[in-house]
Amino acid sequence: MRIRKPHAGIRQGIDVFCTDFGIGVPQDGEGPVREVTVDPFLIDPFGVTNESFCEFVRQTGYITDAEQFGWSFVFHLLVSDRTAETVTGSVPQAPWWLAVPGADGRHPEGLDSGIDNRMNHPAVHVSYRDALAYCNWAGKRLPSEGEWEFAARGGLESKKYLWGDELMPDGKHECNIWQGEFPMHNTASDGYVGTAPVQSYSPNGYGFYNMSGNVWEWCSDWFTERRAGHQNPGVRKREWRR
Ligand SMILES: [Ca+2]
Repeated sequence: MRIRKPHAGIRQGIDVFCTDFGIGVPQDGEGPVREVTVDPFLIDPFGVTNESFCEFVRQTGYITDAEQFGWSFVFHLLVSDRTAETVTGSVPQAPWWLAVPGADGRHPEGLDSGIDNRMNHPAVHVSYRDALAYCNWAGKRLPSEGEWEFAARGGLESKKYLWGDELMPDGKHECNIWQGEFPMHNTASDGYVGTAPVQSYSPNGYGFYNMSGNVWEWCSDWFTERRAGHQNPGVRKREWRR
C-alpha cells in the first residue's frame, strides 16, 4: 500500500474490471492478505500534474491549505542554505521533514523555488481538502484504497513489486525512490532526488505510470490494519462516475 499525501491521486480514463484480489505487505501492517471486491471504474493513467493543478487554480481562484497556512513540510535535502535559515521546526520522529515558511505547491521547496520547469511533475503540497476541491472541479473523485491497489497491480498477482519480484529487473530502475543511506545521502541513481515527471519509467500492465514511488497520493478512505475484506469500502454508490 502507498501512504497517501501531498498529491491528489485522481486517475481516470481507462476501464479496470471488477475482480477479487489480495492486499498485503506484513511489515507495514498490511497483512494478512484479504480480498476486496471492486466494481468497474475509471482512473487516470498518471497523477495530477502541476500544469493541471495550476489550471484548476486559474479557473477557480482556489487557495490551497499550504498557501493559507503560510508554510508546509519539505524534505531537508531539497531546502537551500538560505531557506534553511528560515525553518521553524521539524517532525519530532522524522526530523528530515522541515517546516518551511512559504512552501506550497508553487514553491515546493520554499520561496526561492518554483515549478516553471516542472509543469509535467506531480502537484505537491496538496491537502486532502485541496484534493477534493480539485476533484470537484475536474468532475472526478479520489480512488478508494481498493481501487488504487487494483489499478497499481496492473494485472499481476502476489508480486513483491508492481512489475514483478525484482526491484531492478535487468539493472533498470522502475520507479523513483531512495538510493543510498537514508536520510542523508541520496545517490539518485534513478535520476531524481525529488519528484519525477508523471510519465517516468515503464507503465504497468494497465498502462498506469508511477503507481509506486515518486510521491504519496491521496485515496478516499482511511487505511486500517483491522479492516476485513469486503465490498470496496471507500466508495459510496452515489459517488461513482464512469
Ligand atoms: Ca530517486
